[in-house]
Amino acid sequence: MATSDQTIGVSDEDIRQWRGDGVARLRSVIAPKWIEQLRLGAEQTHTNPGTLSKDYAAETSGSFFTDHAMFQRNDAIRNFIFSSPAAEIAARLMGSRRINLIDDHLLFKEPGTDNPTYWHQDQPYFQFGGWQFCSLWVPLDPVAEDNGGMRFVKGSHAWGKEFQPVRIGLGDTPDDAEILDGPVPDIDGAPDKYEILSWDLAPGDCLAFHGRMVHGARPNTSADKRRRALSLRFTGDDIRWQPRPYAPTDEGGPDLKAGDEITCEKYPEVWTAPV
Ligand SMILES: O=C(O)CCC(=O)C(=O)O
Repeated sequence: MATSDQTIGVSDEDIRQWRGDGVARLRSVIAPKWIEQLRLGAEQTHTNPGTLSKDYAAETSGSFFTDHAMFQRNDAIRNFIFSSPAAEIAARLMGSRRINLIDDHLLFKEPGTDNPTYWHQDQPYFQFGGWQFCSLWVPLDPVAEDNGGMRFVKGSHAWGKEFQPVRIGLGDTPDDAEILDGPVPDIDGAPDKYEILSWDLAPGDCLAFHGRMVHGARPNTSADKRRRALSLRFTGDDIRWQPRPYAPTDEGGPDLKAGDEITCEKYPEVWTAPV
């Protein structure tokens, strides 16, 4: 059957998992040529970081380097965002006719880094109300439990809760972070209560998860296995501007009013359905 299934590798079962569980592991959906380009763009960014970059492990061992908004300054990453199947994958999962990029986030967790990525949801860090919010986590290295594998609380996107943001590599709460529905519950302290989903991944695979999905990642305790990833945050048709006091990537944010459609230079449309 000639459907977009074959071109972008998203099956009906993947859609069911994304909607029901809040996360889908998609296998071999990003071609090797794109991974090569992303590795190039990622290393260029690491060498020449932007104003939003940081290293959560700067005062401990290893390195947990992150940066944002590479699409504004790095050709390889911009090209991936606008021309690879990534945005169409998000569109198909969400059932959206339009996709905006609202964040591109590089995360390098190097060998010997003790920092976990603390449990959080993505949507409370951003000023967007609505349901169609999909993060696509694209690994650039093989990922296993010992080098920083991602973890998800099955079904947590449907709890009807938005939790207080933390600094994801440190676990503390920024002063201006809204309390919302309070801190994320103690997931690791109640292993019988929560079902955790986690997968080993190869470059070319990716994880697609809902913006309200509670997730985190393990430390990188390996001796020599890097764990580089690009996380792309995409939104769909029903998303509108919803101002918040804490929005760490929105320095000098766009000139939008509550309830506005979000397309602008900072949140470009990256895919639209063919008419
Ligand atoms: O790469 C990580 O360690 C965490 C990534 C993450 O939380 C995300 O992409 O939303």
